[in-house]
Amino acid sequence: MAISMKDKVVFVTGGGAGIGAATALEFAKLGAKVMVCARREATLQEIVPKLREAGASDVHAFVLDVRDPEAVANAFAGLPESWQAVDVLVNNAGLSRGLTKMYEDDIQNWEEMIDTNVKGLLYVTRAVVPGMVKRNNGHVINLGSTAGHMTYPGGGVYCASKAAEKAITEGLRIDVNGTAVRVASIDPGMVETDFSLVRFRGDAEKAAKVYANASPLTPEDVAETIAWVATREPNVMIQTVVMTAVSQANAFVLARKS
Ligand code: 8X3
Repeated sequence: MAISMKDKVVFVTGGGAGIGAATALEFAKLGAKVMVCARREATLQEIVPKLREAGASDVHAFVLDVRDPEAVANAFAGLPESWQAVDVLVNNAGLSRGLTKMYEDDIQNWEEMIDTNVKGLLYVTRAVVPGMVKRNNGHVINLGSTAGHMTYPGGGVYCASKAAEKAITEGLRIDVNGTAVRVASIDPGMVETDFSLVRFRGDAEKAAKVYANASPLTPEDVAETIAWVATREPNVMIQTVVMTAVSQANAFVLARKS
């Protein structure tokens, strides 16, 4: 049986685009109170009316760069109390930068990936989870990746950030054990979003090649899975979902249609 998301507070980081936006929409369809944050105001302006139209019982959106620990703490502490009582946290904000050999890479790429994917996830967790423990209720759903399970060429630091997400998810699950708080990791392979466009800093041609004839997952495929995890009975904890397109056996084996 699925549990109801009606009027549940669902907080999605990086909710302005890609998997985050699709996830926010999925929970909106279920009648949740949906809160999204993103770095770019413009993406929030686009998603907010869509969330209302989709059926969210309430919507709250704010600009936040999860890399800034003070901004995260202040933004969360400054929320109206009802929005602070998060039932489902989807730690989705993340990015990749570059696909070059580690020993030749630009250090800035590493800072952005580690600061967002690892430290940002920790900062948001630190702000939201104490309330969950106190209320003895909550679900943390972190966005991992198949990249955290298998390292691929040029992806060493991105893969490391997702391996860190895996360890953080496991660690948090241990730390909340004995409470009703659940902790999950959703680990997709290739998903057609702006992921590669961001990785290649706007080089659309290079980004398109990643997904060409590969029938990748869609953001909606991942969002539906996240919603499925969140709606299991309270005694059920889905720990990890590793999901790929049928065409993708692993990071190296991908059947492209010719
Ligand atoms: C995204 C999956 O394989 O493109 O996290 O890095 S991959």
